[in-house]
Amino acid sequence: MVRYDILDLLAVNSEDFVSGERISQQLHVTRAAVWKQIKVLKEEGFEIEGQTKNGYRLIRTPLSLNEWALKRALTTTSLGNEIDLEDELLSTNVRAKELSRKGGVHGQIVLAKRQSAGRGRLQRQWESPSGGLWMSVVLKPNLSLADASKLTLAASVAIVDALEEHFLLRIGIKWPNDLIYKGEKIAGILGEVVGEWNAIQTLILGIGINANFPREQLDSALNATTLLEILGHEVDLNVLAAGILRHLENQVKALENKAFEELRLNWTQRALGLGENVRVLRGEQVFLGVFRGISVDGELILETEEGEKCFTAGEVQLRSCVGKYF
Ligand code: BT5
Repeated sequence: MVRYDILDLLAVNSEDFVSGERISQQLHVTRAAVWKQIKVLKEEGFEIEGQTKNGYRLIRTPLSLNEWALKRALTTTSLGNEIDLEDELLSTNVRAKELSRKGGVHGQIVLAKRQSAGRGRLQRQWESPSGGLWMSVVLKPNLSLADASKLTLAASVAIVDALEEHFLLRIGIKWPNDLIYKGEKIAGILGEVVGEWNAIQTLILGIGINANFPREQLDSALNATTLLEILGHEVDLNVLAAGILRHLENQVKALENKAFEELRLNWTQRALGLGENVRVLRGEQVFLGVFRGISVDGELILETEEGEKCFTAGEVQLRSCVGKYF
């Protein structure tokens, strides 16, 4: 795309102005075409200073999702190698599943500026207005199906690490993968296995983060918050996505090297409700007990009156969130 070639030129000379003439010569387009593309870039949110005498200078990249800015922010080796970024999708997980069935590669990512039918677990609705980070990652790791739940735990830790690194926020994890800030949900993860049952062929990891929109854009009945609400300003979604992918890539590599113990420790350090009396809901069943942590297989350990029980799926009700959260 010519406009991204223009950006490449401006970015390598970010301290200086680049003349319209030089751009037009290097890219073999007319100066009028350069001017037109600069206008489009400004509409996309790039801040570009133009001076008649000196030419153009890139001042700032957009905070909203943008393929060029995302590629520039990425530091991973495989995650994000293929990017599908759309203005609107029903659900990035649905698109990612379609792509993976058509042979999508490990590390392909799908992003949408908004989703019209975003989903949580068990087909629950996930509200996805403009300004959120709605992203799915196609993973084809060297792991077995038994490790699938570990990957969603890994994703929780990757997001928490990225949010802490970028914004110094302390986010708690509510099993299995709700991310909670001061009792309110800020992000959720939806892991979906596509493939045979004896090996993970593909895991689609859907990541939803309430980022650059006010809390009021979500249903008032939800116990939710957004980064904008917490920080008071918008954040760079490209840099955030790249940060999450870097942490996630490291986690996936560690799991492939059978290093679950470190992840288990990291997860446990952020877990909400450890050592507390909690309720675990699995379908219609309710179990009461003390939340003891995560097993070596990535299951929740609940100490009940009848002994220890392990859960691979379900919901946890914490005392600190009950009433607010359910
Ligand atoms: C989740 O499910 O938390 C997983 C959310 C995953 C969303 C991402 S976005 C990219 C990708 N594409 C998709 O279509 N999905 C993934 P669960 O634990 O089942 O929580 C769902 C519940 O959270 C809903 O029933 C609501 O109560 C609540 N909820 C819905 N939208 C929310 C939001 N934006 N913020 C906080 N809570 C929300």
